[in-house]
Amino acid sequence: MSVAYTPFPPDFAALYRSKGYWTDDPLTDVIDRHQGAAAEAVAILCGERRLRYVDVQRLSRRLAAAIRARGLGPGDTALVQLPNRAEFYLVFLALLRCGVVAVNALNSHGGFELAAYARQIEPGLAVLAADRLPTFAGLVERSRMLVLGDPTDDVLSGFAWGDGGALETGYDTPAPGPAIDAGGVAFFQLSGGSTGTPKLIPRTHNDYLYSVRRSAEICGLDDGCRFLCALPAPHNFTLSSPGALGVFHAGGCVVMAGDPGPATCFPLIERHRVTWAALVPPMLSVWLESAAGADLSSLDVVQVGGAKLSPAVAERVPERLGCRLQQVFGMAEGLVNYTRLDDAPWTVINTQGRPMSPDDELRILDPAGRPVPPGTVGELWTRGPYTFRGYYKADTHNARVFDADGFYCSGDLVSLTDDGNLVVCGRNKDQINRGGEKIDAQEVEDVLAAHPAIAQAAVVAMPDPLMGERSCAFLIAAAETETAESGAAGLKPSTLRRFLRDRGLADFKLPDRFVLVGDLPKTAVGKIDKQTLRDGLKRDLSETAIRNG
Ligand code: AMP
Ligand code: DBH
Repeated sequence: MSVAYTPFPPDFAALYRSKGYWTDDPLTDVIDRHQGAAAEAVAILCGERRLRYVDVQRLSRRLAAAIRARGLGPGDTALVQLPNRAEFYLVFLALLRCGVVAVNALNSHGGFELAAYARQIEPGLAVLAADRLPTFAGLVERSRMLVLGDPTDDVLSGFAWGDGGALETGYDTPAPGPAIDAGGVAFFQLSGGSTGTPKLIPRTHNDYLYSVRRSAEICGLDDGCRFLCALPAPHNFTLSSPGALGVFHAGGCVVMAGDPGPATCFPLIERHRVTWAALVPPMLSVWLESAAGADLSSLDVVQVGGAKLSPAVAERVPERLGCRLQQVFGMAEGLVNYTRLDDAPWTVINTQGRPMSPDDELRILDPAGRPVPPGTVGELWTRGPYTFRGYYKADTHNARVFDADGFYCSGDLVSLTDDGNLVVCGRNKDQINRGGEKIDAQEVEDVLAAHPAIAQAAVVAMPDPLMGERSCAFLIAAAETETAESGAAGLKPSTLRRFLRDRGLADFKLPDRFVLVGDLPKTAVGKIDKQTLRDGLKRDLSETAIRNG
């Protein structure tokens, strides 16, 4: 029994195998391939704890055995929400070994997102930090909750079952787990979304392992690499581009950071001689401002991705951080582009790189569906050996975002340089990119619309010098807004934010600004004209800037 997904067509699967992209090895291979002396190397540094490859192998096998002992196995799913700690990888690997397919929610996700994931996968297991027990209440039975308490030296003793049962860890030589079909789903990656419900992306062992291996190769990682995991560990960037899994594959060491700020990260870089870090553009700016006086001499490469990096900021990296820059334009759905470490400075500063696989296929199309020439902006469609073929349980949506040839429409507006690099110019999907955190406009609008005093809501991006974009909600008040509780008085930013937060919406999705309007502009077919709203905000903001300047 296995989790259903849209498989790659057989001729493509055969092609990807024949080219050696798909090896039919399980994703746990990134850890298990290190044996003998190589397995004595340190794989994870987390606080004062050091886990060698042998430790990670042994602990994740024991954890897997304990999970199997509760009756979980292939066909089951798990909802996981853990902070940036070593345990995240132990759980990730243990579930892979069990054949249990996980959704790894970001730590910033609230009850709203978790409930939406739980509705879709009906998890047989939840793995969570103790402080999240209230959020998970009602989503999974207590006996099916694996709860992580305070960190301990004996890593597994930090875990207990939600019904009070101790984790059975006496499995020193655990029985072999189920056979893993590398062509099947390994776990679900999360989409930034574009239609209201957070979407799940089935990623197979074969496709994900290839993307990890190829990323590590492009980045030239070896066992000397020390990677700072500062962005959320489950994010596709930090997990696979090349991320922690790429570093494991290369035999290097992952250093866990609780948050990406300089106060946390700079001392870790200095203490552990970190060589690689991955950041989103706003955090890069903060690092650039705080770097003076810090010892960052061990840093070799800082990767930046998740949102558009402005060339003016990119230019400062070598001088201020004393290291090289790599731009990464990726998506949890698959396709990842890198600037190469030996690219000319112009390319690294001004482009978002090029696809990692020779068999990534890109189409850049105009609104009529015709390919555009280099230098012209069009919509990006892609297909390839690690790009998914369909969201989980989303047939109607899939019909819209995939064409008949299996190309996926990323919703990004890009142009191609003459030498084949991509430049991201904007977006066609209804999404706000708040410094790398993607906000689905529809999702926030749906929750706003549930407010008794709101008749209509439209959420759009407004430009922001640090975050790239922030979100603004335009609201039309309902006709009867007379009662104190639900009246127009309730439409204050603070009460609206509380309303959204009470419904469990993640903090980063709360609109940064609310604007009460009498009417919303409409397009010719009568849809809310978000472009006009965005343009108005841009004009507003530049006028404010002029007045302030
Ligand atoms: P997600 O759906 O959350 O995986 O987000 C993927 C999206 O993030 C892409 O489709 C782009 O819109 C955006 N993105 C990622 N990296 C970059 C980058 N380097 N420059 C511009 N946009 C990016
Ligand atoms: O934003 C992203 O989703 C992203 C950015 C960089 C990504 O998925 C990736 C690299 O793999």
